[in-house]
Amino acid sequence: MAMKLGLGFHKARISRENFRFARQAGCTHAVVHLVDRYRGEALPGTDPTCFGQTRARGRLWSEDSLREVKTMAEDEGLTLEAVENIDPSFWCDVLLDGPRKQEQMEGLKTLVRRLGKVGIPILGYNFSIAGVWGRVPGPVARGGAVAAMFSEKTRPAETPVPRGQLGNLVYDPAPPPGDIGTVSPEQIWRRFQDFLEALVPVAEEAGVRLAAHPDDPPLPVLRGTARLIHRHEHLRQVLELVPSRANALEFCLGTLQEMAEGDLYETVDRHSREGAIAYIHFRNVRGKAPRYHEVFVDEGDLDMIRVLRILRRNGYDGVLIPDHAPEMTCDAPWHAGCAHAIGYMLGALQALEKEDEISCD
Ligand SMILES: [Mn+2]
Repeated sequence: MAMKLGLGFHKARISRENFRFARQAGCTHAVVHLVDRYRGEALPGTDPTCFGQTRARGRLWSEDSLREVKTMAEDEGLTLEAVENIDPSFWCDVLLDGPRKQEQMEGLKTLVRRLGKVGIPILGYNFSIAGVWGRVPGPVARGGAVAAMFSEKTRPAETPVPRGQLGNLVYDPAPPPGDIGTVSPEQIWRRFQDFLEALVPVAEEAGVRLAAHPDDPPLPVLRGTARLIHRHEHLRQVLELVPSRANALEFCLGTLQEMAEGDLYETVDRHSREGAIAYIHFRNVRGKAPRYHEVFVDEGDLDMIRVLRILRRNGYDGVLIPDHAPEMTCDAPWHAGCAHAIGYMLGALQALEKEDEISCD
């Protein structure tokens, strides 16, 4: 099987047991989120739409800690394919054009070199100021399973982003008062260009691919801040800005399908043919921005089998991971949701493989 199955683990779910679970479900690869956050109410300076507060306070993930998680995955039979997401405290001033931008760019270079040294081939990131914001949970997937939804009716009031917050997380619990104001498309693209121009050469040398995730929800502006990747054509613009194998895509099928315009099958075809896809978030959705909701992988608008056929035809040999799999009503809601998605993916890939064997006979 040329394509590989993986599973993504948030920091709190990284454990031998969960890695073993993924292996048993049929995965060979793992993607980890290392952003460590407190959750809960009573966080200073937060609003109800905030995901929590991160603990890192600018301290980069050490080479030892990266090696530790990689070894743990390998001990359970999984290859660690990617670290997904950058702690906001590592690069807030890169996104916000703040006074510590140069210093933080140096930090990101160090982080990429560490990934290369440890042998983790991909760093997934979301170059987004407002981040994943404004979706609310609801019983909208099959059987009333809870999944994220977004619509005019349910979206919260778009307040400006308070200082000390980025991408939905608080990175500074005692920030100066006020908010970050507005950010224009020109500003966000300029900042992104600076980021890529500085980091891509380092990533090339380290043997690491930087993989950009599109903006979820894919709207032009959220909370007064322009979003980078909210149309299919933006993927091409990202790649053309600094052409390199190290400048690649964290290809989120769900977010791309949510975009108001664009043909997802053409987009999959183009970017898989050119080898620009570092790895894939395999997720389905119903509707399009500004009104959509997430669903189980087999019940959305997107023809997942058609997507897999295109990827197979174009020789895509990277990793696919379930994304936002709805949790299921049972004693292990997260595990059941993931096992359901992985089982679907495994079955689909085996069926395509058999089909090709038969047509070759
Ligand atoms: Mn995604």
